[in-house]
Amino acid sequence: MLVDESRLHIAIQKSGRLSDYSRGLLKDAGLRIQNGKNDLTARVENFPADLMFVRDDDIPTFVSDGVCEFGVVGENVLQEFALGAAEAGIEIVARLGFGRCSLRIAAPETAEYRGPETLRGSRIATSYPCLVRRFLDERGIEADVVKMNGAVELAPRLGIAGFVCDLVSTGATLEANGLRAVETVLDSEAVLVRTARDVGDRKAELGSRLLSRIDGVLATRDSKYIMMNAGEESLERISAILPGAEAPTIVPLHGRPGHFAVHAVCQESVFWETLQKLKDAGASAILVVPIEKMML
Ligand code: PRT
Ligand code: ZN
Repeated sequence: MLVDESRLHIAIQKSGRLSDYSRGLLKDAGLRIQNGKNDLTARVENFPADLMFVRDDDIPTFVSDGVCEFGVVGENVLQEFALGAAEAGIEIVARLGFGRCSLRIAAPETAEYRGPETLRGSRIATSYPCLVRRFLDERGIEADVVKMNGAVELAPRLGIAGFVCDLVSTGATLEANGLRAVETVLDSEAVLVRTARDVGDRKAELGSRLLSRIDGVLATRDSKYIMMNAGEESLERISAILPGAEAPTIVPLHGRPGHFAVHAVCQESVFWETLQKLKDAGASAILVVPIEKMML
């Protein structure tokens, strides 16, 4: 493909656990993506950007080489890449809150485990050798790290290794293979990454436009706009209760001296318990509404 220098290039996973979320994020940021799922690239109709659909393992290379200015990838893949590269050339610009999992060392359920020392002299099978090696080095433990590209959880049964280190979300896979997690090497989620290379003024400007939209999407995800009325004597207490809100807007109610409308953007979930507390503090006519767009 000919790379168009006037457009941003964003690498996302072609098909897998991160694909739908990655597309969803870009759509929420207002990007209209052309094509079906089987193409390798897609043009964004209403923003100067092209998407590249690739394997998640290739995303750090693309971004670090500057083939793509942005990418969405699991922190586990990113960090493994960074530890193995002479120069990462890549930076995290947003944590995205999806694709959460943990990279964990697991032992056979029947094996005794008394802390990291138990790993000394053992063999650990993993697809993340650099991260496991760092974990061991930080604790001064010598052990063999065996790289496997898949089916890691079978290693103990096959006699390849005594321990495994793999991604865990629900824990069902470990359990099904008679393993239990004993150490956490990394807690991971999907991140938006940007190339550290100089991309020139035009792309830098496009990049900051994209970022500011994505920041807006992330900020509105849990945010709510909350409105209520209250007497002057309650304002202090109400302000203290509002979850994750900066300085609320307080305006006098016409024709009702001493009474005010309180408006605030809450950056955290607003629960029924919170509404009850606000009511108890003297608020009335409380209204919670979702926020559709926000630019910070
Ligand atoms: O084809 P491509 O190389 O692009 O995809 P892939 O098969 O390498 O990756 P994919 O789609 O499986 O995962 C992409 C990313 O999702 C990972 O790099 C993580 O950042 C994130 N993620 C979140 C996970 C999991 N949760 C997860 N549970 N990736 C893999 N798993 C696997 C894990 O390896 C194990 O086999 O799910 C199993 C464990 O799940 P539980 O629920 O049984 O604990
Ligand atoms: Zn992969």
